[in-house]
Amino acid sequence: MARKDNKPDGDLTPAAGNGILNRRLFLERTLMAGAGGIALGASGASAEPLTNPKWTMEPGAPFNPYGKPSRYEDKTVRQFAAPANPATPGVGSSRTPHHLLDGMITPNSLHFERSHGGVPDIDPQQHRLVIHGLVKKPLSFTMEALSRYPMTSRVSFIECGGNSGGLSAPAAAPLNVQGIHGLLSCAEWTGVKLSTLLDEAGVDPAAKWILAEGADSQSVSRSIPLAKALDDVLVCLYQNGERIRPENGYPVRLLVPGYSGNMNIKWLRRIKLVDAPIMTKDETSKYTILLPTGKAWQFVFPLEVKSTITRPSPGLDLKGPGFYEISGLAWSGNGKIVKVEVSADGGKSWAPAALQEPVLSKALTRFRAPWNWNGGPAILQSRATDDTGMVQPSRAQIIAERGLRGAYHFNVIQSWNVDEKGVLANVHA
Ligand SMILES: Nc1nc2c(c(=O)[nH]1)N[C@H]1C(S)=C(S)[C@@H](COP(=O)(O)O)O[C@H]1N2
Ligand SMILES: [Mo]
Repeated sequence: MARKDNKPDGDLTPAAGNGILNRRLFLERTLMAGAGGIALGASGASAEPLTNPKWTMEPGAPFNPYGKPSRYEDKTVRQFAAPANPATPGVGSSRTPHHLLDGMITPNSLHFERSHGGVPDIDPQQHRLVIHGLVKKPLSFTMEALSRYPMTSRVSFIECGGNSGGLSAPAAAPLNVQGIHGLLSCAEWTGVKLSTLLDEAGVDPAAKWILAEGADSQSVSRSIPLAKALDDVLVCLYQNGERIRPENGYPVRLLVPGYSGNMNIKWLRRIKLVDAPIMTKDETSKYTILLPTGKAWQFVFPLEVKSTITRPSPGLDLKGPGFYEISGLAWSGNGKIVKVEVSADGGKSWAPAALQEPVLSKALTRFRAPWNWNGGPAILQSRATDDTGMVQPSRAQIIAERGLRGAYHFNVIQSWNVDEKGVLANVHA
């Protein structure tokens, strides 16, 4: 395939130090086309004829009503710690195994979970969503009634405000991408626009905020500015095409695109229109960003631009020098990702990665960059920029701004060290 810029196919000029190659290698299929000198060497390909293993010689298994992954994929699971209090094992979180996934969508069975009071067992026939407060006409919806409204879908990430907070530890913890960034997932959410329901209730001009409350034992509840509620908030019934999973808010949850995870109220039972924020426990005792002065930022809504390399990463060690694809995720609660840069020398030099389409606002974006590992030490990093111009900061920049106490919204550039054996580890660089 001829290149438009008339350079020969397979331009292997380094794009940055320590083996980072030009992202155009991916765009032009030149790697596979014998790119003069790069040994992919990943396939172990040989000219041996195929054998006939037993599964080619006998009838396969029958159908089953609800599918599950291959039994050989039993390591691809959510990770969670033992409960802090054995009396409430449902309080805590589980994390998405991003090092074992690819693409931008998180399968429902692997969506992270964060629950303050455990997962309620809600009967959809009995559940109601009420809209009240500063409205002309209070409304109560059955789930059946809700599902008769016009619906829309959007691909959106949900990220806990505490995700990646482990990076605030003074010494780098021996964690993998799941342990550090696993409180993050991305799904196609489908439901009714909250603005449609608010229009029907008739918003009183005095209303400036809404309170959204869940039907769990903790009644997790948050104040959300009315402007956001009328903009892109969805009252969701479906997650990746099927009804929302119990742990993610069945039968109905709020999606507040790009805003701190906690605000995406699960098991939604009530929206009250109010003239000022309510100051619930979930926005005063938690989810505020503590500064070195002892004061805290409250109501920090959008999640700032962030990225991480998911492969290679700890647990996926390198098998000798040669070509590797660096693959990762970038996202921003403020909009679209416009650029991701990668470095293999701890941030001394950077080259742009290829962004995989579709690149959607407030959704995970997959990036890829070709890397030729020379077998020596390397520090892999990624740095994302969003369409508001925000650039992911270094750890030193964040610490200078807010110290190490405020671990929420901790969006620092994160580093994987690669040693001569090809073993990867989380480091502060
Ligand atoms: N009712 C209710 N809503 C809730 C929570 C909760 O415990 N109860 N947890 C919140 C937090 S802290 C986060 S990060 C997200 C997590 O959503 P998920 O469990 O679907 O990943 O839901 C939010 N909504
Ligand atoms: Mo959260």
